[in-house]
Amino acid sequence: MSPPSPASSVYTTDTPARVRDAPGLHLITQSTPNGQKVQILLEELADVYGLQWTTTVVDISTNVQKSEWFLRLNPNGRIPVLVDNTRSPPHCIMESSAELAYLAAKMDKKHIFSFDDALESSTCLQWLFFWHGSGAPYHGQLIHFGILAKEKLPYAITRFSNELLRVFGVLEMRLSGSQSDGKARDYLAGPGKGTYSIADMGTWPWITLWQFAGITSEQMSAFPHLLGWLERIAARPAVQRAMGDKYKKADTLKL
Ligand SMILES: N[C@@H](CCC(=O)N[C@@H](CS)C(=O)NCC(=O)O)C(=O)O
Repeated sequence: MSPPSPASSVYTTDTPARVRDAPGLHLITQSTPNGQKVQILLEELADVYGLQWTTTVVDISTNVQKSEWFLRLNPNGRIPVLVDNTRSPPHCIMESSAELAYLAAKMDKKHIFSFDDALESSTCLQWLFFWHGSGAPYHGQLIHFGILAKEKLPYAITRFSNELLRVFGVLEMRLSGSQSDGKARDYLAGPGKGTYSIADMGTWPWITLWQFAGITSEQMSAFPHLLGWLERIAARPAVQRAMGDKYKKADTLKL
């Protein structure tokens, strides 16, 4: 085990210099859906506020996320991790939705992607948490059992596929307005037709993977408002940058 550096218990002598010496906000990511959520918000904040940050792209197939220096930043040993080196000691944030909430609170002063109003903010957090707790785990398990696992277990695939389709149905209800005022919405939170917010950013990167997860076009055709929402968000320049080459290649981690 490496001893903590004298400056802070957040960093060890093995922490890569590009993380330890980053001048401000630093994202450790890989371009998976959980990483992409935070990549999207950072890119959106750059367009509106000129936000600057640095990034380390890792390769989780090497298990770097289980190394001592990484566990100091996130004991759960998973990406993404956001480090705020403007704080002393540096502040680390694990869990992608908590990273979205931190960035919104700290950087989105004009509430372009978040809400000043307490009730609107509550609704936004409900949808952000809905996907984080009730969508992503099923989607992840469906990809694991349906695509990645060598042994294909029909019970597991059916269970997680059914749950994912049920959750897509909940999002469809929200966007179509079928269980509220009957009026369609463009985005998950916000008054009227809704406003693009961290609730959408936290949800979108996963749902883009519906085909990869084994959901058929026929199954997906039951969710026309969800499909429209996918396209609306995909057209945003910040989203295209966040999904693009900039985040594709792992960085060299020098000490
Ligand atoms: N609930 C966590 C999930 C993070 C997560 O599962 N990250 C995956 C990549 S999408 C990871 O780092 N996997 C590597 C591992 O499990 O060792 C979040 O939202 O940040």
